[in-house]
Amino acid sequence: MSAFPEVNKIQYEGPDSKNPLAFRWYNEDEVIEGKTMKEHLRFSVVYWHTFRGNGLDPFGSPTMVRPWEDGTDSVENACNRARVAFEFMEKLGAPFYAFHDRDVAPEGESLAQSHANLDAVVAVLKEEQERTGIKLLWGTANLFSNPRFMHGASTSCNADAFAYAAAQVKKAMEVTHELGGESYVFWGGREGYQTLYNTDIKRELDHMGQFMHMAIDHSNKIGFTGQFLIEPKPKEPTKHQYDSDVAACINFLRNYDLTERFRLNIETNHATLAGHTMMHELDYAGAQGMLGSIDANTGDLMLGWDTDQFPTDIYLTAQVMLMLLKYGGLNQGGVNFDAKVRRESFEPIDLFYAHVGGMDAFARGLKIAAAIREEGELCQFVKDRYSSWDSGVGAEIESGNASFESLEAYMLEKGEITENVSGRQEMLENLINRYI
Ligand code: XUL
Ligand code: CO
Repeated sequence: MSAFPEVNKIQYEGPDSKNPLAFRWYNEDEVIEGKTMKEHLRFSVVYWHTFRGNGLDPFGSPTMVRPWEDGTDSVENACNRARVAFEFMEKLGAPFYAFHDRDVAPEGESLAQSHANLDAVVAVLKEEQERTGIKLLWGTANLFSNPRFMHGASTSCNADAFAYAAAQVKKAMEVTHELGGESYVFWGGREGYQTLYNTDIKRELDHMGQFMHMAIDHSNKIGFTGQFLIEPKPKEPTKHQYDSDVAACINFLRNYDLTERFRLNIETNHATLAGHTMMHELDYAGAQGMLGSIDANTGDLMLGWDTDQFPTDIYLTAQVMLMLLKYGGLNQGGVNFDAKVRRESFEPIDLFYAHVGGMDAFARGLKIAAAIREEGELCQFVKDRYSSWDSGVGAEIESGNASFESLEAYMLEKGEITENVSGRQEMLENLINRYI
């Protein structure tokens, strides 16, 4: 029985279409810079918001109408929901999905029962993946909802919480491997602190480093070669999370010798909570060869929390795609919609409107970014801006042949620096507007 009988497979109808259940920009086979849109964007649906989000907020009860739910937390209901999820993704034309262990299967009375519940649902996921060709972008473990993780997981003051988290990640990684997942994600939901008065930062970070090494060891043992991703976020649920932004994560990974296996999964709303733009986070990660995947969403700049809204802002998606194209694309990563429909958008059809809009916004961003790059004016401007480094003293410094002494002699002789040139910010902003 169909859960979405009123929806057929979403089709590309072109920019003139007024059909809200059609793509105006996402034409999956269209080739841009040598790859199809489908290959560039690698869209992924998140299980936790799209199939487990119920509209609950701190002030009110769930609002979502989900006729396929039977109201129980049974494995049977979870298996049925998994089939509904695949009907949704198939009709949407999303090639990937992502989940936490506890989204897809209910937590049991014991760890052994939780493992068994997960295995039962994974069997359905596997069957549905084979039936539809939809793949797993990444799996992860929920190490933040259960009260046992109130002080953190790998950074908990309670060594048993570390052990429990290890057991959970071991299993989640094994099922990710079984489902052919391309990556495995670590989001440090409670890996941080509420107050420094009770916290030993050094010890907690050392433990997190050890945890990641154990994860690498286990992946090698079971032959899981997918990429590992850390997802930066500065706060929420804790006051301070150790993986606060791209720079902090790279510092952690370097300090604990983890850069070979890990890349970053960068999320828009997390970037803005950290006081950065998504473009900044992507550029910073890309510049250091650490770009892995993105969680596509947006926040509301009027609000200071993680609203996880669907991205519709073309400036945002154009900036994201400029960065992804600049650094050679996502490879094993994808554009994963870590976004939820608003509490007031409670009907199942809203899930389609939200995803169609997000996919179109990214497809349009891709076309805009590719057009900017093809014309080349922006790129040329940046190149020219740094031309003092291409010859003379700049080239000498870059090649490592200069010293403070040689530079002092150079400046004593020259007297004053070559005149500065305008940064032309306004002109460049106008240039971007030509493409929007
Ligand atoms: C939370 C968040 C997570 C991760 C996966 O803000 O983004 O859902 O993406 O654990
Ligand atoms: Co996320």
